[in-house]
Amino acid sequence: MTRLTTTHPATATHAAAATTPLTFPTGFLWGSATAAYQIEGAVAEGGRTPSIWDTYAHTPGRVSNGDTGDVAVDHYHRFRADVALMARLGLTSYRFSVSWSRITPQVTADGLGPVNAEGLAFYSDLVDELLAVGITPAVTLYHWDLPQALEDTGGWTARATAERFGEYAGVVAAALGDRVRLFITLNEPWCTAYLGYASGVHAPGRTEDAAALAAVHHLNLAHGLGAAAVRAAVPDARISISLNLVWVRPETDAAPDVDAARRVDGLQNRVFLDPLLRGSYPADVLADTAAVTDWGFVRPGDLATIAAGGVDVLGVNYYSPTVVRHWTRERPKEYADGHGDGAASPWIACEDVEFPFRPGRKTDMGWGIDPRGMTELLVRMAHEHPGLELLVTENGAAFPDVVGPDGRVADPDRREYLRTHIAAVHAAITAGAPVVGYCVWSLLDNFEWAWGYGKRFGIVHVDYATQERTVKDSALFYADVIRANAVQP
Ligand code: NCW
Repeated sequence: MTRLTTTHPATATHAAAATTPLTFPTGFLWGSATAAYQIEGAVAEGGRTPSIWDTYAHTPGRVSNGDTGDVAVDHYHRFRADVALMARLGLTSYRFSVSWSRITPQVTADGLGPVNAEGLAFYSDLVDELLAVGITPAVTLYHWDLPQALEDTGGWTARATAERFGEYAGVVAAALGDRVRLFITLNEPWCTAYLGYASGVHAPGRTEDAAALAAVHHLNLAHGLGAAAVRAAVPDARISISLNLVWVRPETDAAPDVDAARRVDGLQNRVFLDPLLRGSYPADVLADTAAVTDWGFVRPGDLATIAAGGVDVLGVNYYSPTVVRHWTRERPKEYADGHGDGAASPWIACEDVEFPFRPGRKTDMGWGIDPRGMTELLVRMAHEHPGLELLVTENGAAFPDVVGPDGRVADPDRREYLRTHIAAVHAAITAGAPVVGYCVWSLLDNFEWAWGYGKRFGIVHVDYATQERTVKDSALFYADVIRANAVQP
C-alpha cells in the first residue's frame, strides 16, 4: 500500500506552487462518505434479506457488465482495516449508511418484524471502531437499498413504506444514539424517486411519472417521521437529509430559458426543500405536474409532519451544475444530463426543456466540472434559509484510475477537482454560508449503481480481484488538507 507522506512527489510539486492557504474554521469536519450496498458485500450474511438493489442488479441488462453488490469491496469483513485506513488519512468524520435489510429483515408493509441483533451489531462495532480512533460517525439511514418486501407492496409509492421507515429510524437511533449524534435520514431522494420510478435507471426500475411524484411525497414524509423517531430516541440528536441540490442556470436570460430553469429547479431542489423548510409544496411545481397527478397522496397533517422533522443541518451533495434551455422541435433534443434520448426521462413535465452539451472538462461520469456551482449553491442556501447550517455530505469525481508500475495511483484530475471544490467551499464560507464540514465521495472505489464497477470515485483504489486497497495521490492530498485545515487557492 502506498505510504502516507508529506514528501510525496505530487505533494511537493504542489507545495512549491503554494500561495496563502485558505484556512477553514476551527472544528471544521473533514470526512468521507460511503453507502452500504456500494461497499459492504456479504449480502446473504448476518441475517440480511434482499433489497431492491439485489433484485435490480441481478436482473439481466440493468447494470453494466452484469455487476452486482454481492461482494462489492467486502467492507463487511474488512471494516476494521478500512477504519484504520481512514485514521491514517486523518479523517475527522465518516459518513456511512445502514442497510435496512440487515436491521429488520422481515419487514413488510404491515410491520417492521423482529429486530436483527446481528445486523445492529455490525454497525455498533463499526461505530466503536471509529470512535476508538477519534473519527466522528455520521449515519445515513437510507441510501437507496429498500427491503425488497416493501417494494413488493408498492415501495415508495406506498404510504406504508414511509411509516415503516419512521419505525426503522427509531430502532437504529435507539441502538447507536448513545455514540452517534448526526443522523441523515435519506440520501438524494431525487435519485430514489425519479431514477427509481420515472426513468427506471435505478432500482426498482419503474417508469411511471405519477408513481415518481408519489415517491417524492412519501420520501419527504419518511424524513418527517424518521426525524421524529430519532429525536424521540435520542433527544440531542442532530437531524439532516442529503439532497443532491443543483444550481440550475438558464443558458440565456430569455424568458423561455429562465422558465425552463424554474421547472428543473422546482423538481430538483424546491420539491424537497420547501416542505422541509417552509411547510408547503411549491405552487409552481404542483401546477407544472397537474396533468400527471393531483397530489392526492398528500394527506392532512403530512406537511406539518415534514416541517416539524425539519433539519438541524442540511446535507448538500454537489458534483456539477446544470445548464438548461427551452427546447423547440426545430432540432433534435440534447441530453447532456446523461439521459439518452431512447431512455425514459427523470424530468417530469419538462418535455420542452433540454440540457445542452457544454464545452469544458468532464469527469468519467460525463459530468461537467465547475466549482463555482458549489459556491453559488451554498451561498444561495444561506441566503434563502438564513441560519441553516450546511454540511457538504458528498463531493467528488470519477476518473479511470490505475495502479502504476511503481504501485502508485496518480490521479491528478481528482486531486485538482478536490482542491478547486474545497476552495469553492471556502469561498462560500467567506461569503457568509455556515458550512460546518465536507465529505469526499468516496473513501473507496465501489459499486457505482447502474455503472457497476466501471466508475471509480474512491480516493482509495480497490483491486476488485484481490480487494487490495491502494491510497491514491488524491487521498494524500486530502490528508494534507485535513492536517493543515486549509487548502491552497
Ligand atoms: S449516481 C449519484 N451519486 C453517486 C453515487 O455513487 C452515490 O451513491 C450518490 O449519493 C455519487 O454521488 C451520488 N448521483 C446521481 C446523480 C444523477 C445521475 C444521473 C444519472 C443519469 C443516468
